[in-house]
Amino acid sequence: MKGIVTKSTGSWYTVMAEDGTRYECKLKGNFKIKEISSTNPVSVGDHVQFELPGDKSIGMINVIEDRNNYIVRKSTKLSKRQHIIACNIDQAVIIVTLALPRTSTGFIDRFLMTTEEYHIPAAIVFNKVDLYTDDFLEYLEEMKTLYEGIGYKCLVTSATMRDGLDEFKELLKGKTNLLVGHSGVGKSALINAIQPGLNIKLGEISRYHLKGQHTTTFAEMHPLSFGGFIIDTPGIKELGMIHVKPQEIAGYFPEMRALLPKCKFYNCTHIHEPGCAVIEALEKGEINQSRYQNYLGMLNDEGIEKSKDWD
Ligand SMILES: Nc1nc2c(ncn2[C@@H]2O[C@H](COP(=O)(O)OP(=O)(O)OP(=O)(O)O)[C@@H](O)[C@H]2O)c(=O)[nH]1
Ligand SMILES: [Mg+2]
Ligand SMILES: [Zn+2]
Repeated sequence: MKGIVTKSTGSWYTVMAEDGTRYECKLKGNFKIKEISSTNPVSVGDHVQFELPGDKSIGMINVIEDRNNYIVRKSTKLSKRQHIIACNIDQAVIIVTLALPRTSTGFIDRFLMTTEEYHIPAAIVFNKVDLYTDDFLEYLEEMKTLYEGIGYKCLVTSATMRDGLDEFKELLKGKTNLLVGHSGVGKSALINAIQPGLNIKLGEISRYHLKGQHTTTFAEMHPLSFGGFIIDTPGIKELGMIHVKPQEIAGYFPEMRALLPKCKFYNCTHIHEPGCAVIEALEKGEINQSRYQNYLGMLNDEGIEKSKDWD
C-alpha cells in the first residue's frame, strides 16, 4: 500500500493511506537512506510504501520514495547532524509574533534564507495582532512593507479573534504547507482556528519568560477540509545553518541576488570591497539595514562552511 507519513516519533510512524485511513507503522529492518546523514531516516511528508500483516496491527514500511525537497535543522547546537523537520513541501509559512514571544528579524531572515536555499516558496504570517499596541502596529506595517517589497507574501492574523483567517485559508489551499516559528506564536492555535475538530493542544505563555513552553512535541501533518495539508511543528529556538558556503548566502537574499553580477570583484563579500553593488544599494536605502546586518550575522555563523579562498 502507498501512503504519506503524517507523524513520526522516532521509532513509530503514522502513515495515511490513499483512502485516508491511518496506520501505525515501523520501519522494516535496517533501512539505509543514502542522500543525507540525518537523525531521522523517515520524516513527516515522506511518500512510502508499506505492508500490512494478516492481523493488520502494525504496518511495515519497506519503500521510501525520493523526496522533492526537505527542510532540516541541526539536531543539537554542537552537532553537525541534521534533523529533517518535514519533506515534500509546497510552501513554508513562518508564524511571527512581535511580542509574547518576540520573533527577531534574525530568525525570520535565517528561515527565509533556508527556504531560498531549498527553493521552497515562503510566506510570513504575523499572528496575535489583537495584542499589539499602536507602536507594535506601526512596526508591523514596516515589517510587512519590507518583506512584501522583497517578494514574500505577508498576512496578519489573530487566531483568538479569528481575524485574517479567510486569507490564511486561501494561502494554504491545495498545497502541502509547513508551519514553523518559535514556541508560543500560535501555530497550533491557527490550525485549530481554520480546521475545526482537530482540537490540538495549545500551550500557555510563561509569565516569567514571556515564551511558549514547547507544547507541540512532534511534527504532525493534518489534511485540510478545503484542500491541501498543513504540518504543525514544535517551536524552534534557532535554525542552525548547515552546508551553506559563505559566498552563497547573498544569493539567497532575493534583493541582493540581482545585484551580484554588478559587484566589481567576482569574489566580493559585500562587506568592504570598492565597487560593491550591494553596499551601494544599502547606502541608497534600496537594501534594508536589518536585512544587511542579518546577512553579516550569517557570515559569522559557526555552522557556515568556511572556505579558505573567500576570506
Ligand atoms: N491573544 C492571542 N493569543 C493567541 C493567538 N494565537 C495563539 N494564542 C495563544 O498563544 C498560546 C500559544 O499558542 P500555541 O498555538 O500553543 O503556540 P504554538 O506555536 O503551537 O507553540 P508550540 O507548540 O510550543 O511550538 C496559547 O495560549 C494560545 O491561545 C492570538 O492570535 N492572539
Ligand atoms: Mg503547537
Ligand atoms: Zn559586493
